Amino acid sequence: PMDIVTIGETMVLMSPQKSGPLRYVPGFHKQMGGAESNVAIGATRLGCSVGWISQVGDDEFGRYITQNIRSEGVDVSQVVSTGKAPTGVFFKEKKNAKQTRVYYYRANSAASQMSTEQLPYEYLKNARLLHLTGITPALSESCKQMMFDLITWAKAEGILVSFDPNVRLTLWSKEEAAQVLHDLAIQADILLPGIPEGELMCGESDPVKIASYFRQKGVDNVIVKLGPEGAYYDCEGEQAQVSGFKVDTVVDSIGAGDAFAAAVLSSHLQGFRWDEAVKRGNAAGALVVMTEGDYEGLPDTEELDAFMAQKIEDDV
Ligand code: KDG
Repeated sequence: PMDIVTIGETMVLMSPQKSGPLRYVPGFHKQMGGAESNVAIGATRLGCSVGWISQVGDDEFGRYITQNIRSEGVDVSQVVSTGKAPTGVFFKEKKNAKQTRVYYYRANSAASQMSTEQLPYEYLKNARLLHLTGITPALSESCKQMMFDLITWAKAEGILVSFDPNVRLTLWSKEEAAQVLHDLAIQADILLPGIPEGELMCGESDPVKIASYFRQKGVDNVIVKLGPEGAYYDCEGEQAQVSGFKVDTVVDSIGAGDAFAAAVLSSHLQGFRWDEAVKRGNAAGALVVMTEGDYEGLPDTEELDAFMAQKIEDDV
């Protein structure tokens, strides 16, 4: 049995050497980014057994991604390599101190060709929790269909499903995103929206109203992310806001939501109460934004506990 299985696209991330519009950036360095693999790596560091399912190109970038995720201790036995399409790539742009943008080169990528027919059901059956995001249905028609089929199947199998809407409006229209994300979200057991995502899916911008909308639709656990303010949860009928941790300097805010998901989901599976799980999620999110890169700053259990106790010191 596997604690968490997740499925999604991971791309090579080209990070600019300097800030400013990309046309003036002379060089990039190679990293990796993908919401689901970020969660997989984060939950592995926090003591869970995790499998990541995907499709990569039969190319150097595909091998880089698979090796890299394997080296983090995530099971990549179900990753398919295909000669039919390339591994996706994206570039980060640090427009200014406050604004980071991403540019995708992922249309028709290897991962976008995933479909229901190729899902490894025997493997998936062994998962305690299946983690999905709203990026996958935006990749292609076959990925969208796969998401609906997978969620229906997982529910019938009694597998816990978590869903992070992760809206990416550069991948599809607002109207389609709103409809599809809503229809997937209402089937989740654990829903992890931010405020803008809540607004898009149900028209509410108050965390209490977002949570109660989805609770009424039958979602048992809704945790609304509030950025630096922490998160509001409405889980199995218990509600509270849990404040965030103080961060001195935000170095790179991308990946915070994935860190949050990794810590909340792993903590839940490890038997923490919801208020504690959410607090651990807030701490993991705070730690990740203080490091460059999407997943590099994800804490292990010891680091997370030390940060929560505010016992952070220089090792001198
Ligand atoms: O959540 C962070 C992700 O957005 C990033 O790693 C890249 O998966 C990615 C995406 O599709 O934007």
